[in-house]
Amino acid sequence: MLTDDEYDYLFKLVLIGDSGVGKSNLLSRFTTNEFNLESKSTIGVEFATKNIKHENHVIKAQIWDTSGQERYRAITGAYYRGAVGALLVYDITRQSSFQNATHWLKELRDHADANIVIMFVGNKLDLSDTSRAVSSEEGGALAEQEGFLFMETSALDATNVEKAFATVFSTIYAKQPKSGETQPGQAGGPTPTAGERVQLRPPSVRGQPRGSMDESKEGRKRSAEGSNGSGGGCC
Ligand SMILES: Nc1nc2c(ncn2[C@@H]2O[C@H](COP(=O)(O)OP(=O)(O)OP(=O)(O)O)[C@@H](O)[C@H]2O)c(=O)[nH]1
Ligand SMILES: [Mg+2]
Repeated sequence: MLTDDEYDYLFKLVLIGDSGVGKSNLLSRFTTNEFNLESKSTIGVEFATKNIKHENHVIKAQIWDTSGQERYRAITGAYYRGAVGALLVYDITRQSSFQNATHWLKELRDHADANIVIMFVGNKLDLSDTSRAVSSEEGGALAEQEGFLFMETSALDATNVEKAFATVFSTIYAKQPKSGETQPGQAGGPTPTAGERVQLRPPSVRGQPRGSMDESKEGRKRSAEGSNGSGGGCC
């Protein structure tokens, strides 16, 4: 029987998308079931963790969040390194955030592992009746064209938030080698503990070997955190 401190897999997932689309609130809704209507733009990089049970395994989801603001773009190399999943978030009430998906997609293609599992997420579904600017069909069509998973969510009323994360993690899990893995390691480098400052390398050291999907098999590793945790750091 596993305790809260033990897990079988560590999956690093990154949140990306324009500033204000709701990345931080999706994260807080998923990890602590909290929502903040007046949240401030994220400064630097934050992360939170949550243990998920899937089949007979415990997956430690380590989710990284940064601001969509242009001035934080210099951190990309470290942010994407070792990520096995990404939520590319746009705001269904803001066309520009949807159009900028191509910019974020380029970032993913340039910096992330080629096997990364991507979900295209149209957030603020609660505003669908009053101010929708991007139809579900448009979102779904782009996702299909790019080979992404797709879901519309509301961090405000929690619609599809758990489902979106769970779908990404189960898809990543399904890609893991199920037998004969002999390379225990960590996705995304050392697991930061709650409150720990995350040291990010400048983009100039990009090109070093990245974590692969195979590296996320942890074997029943003991972590320094509980089942849910958060921390953060700034660069
Ligand atoms: N109505 C509604 N508002 C939301 C939802 N999600 C986030 N918001 C609001 O949108 C604003 C921005 O949310 P954040 O989560 O801070 O956005 P972000 O993508 O993290 O922004 P950056 O950190 O600047 O990149 C806040 O006022 C939130 O309360 C949602 O699902 N519905
Ligand atoms: Mg944020």
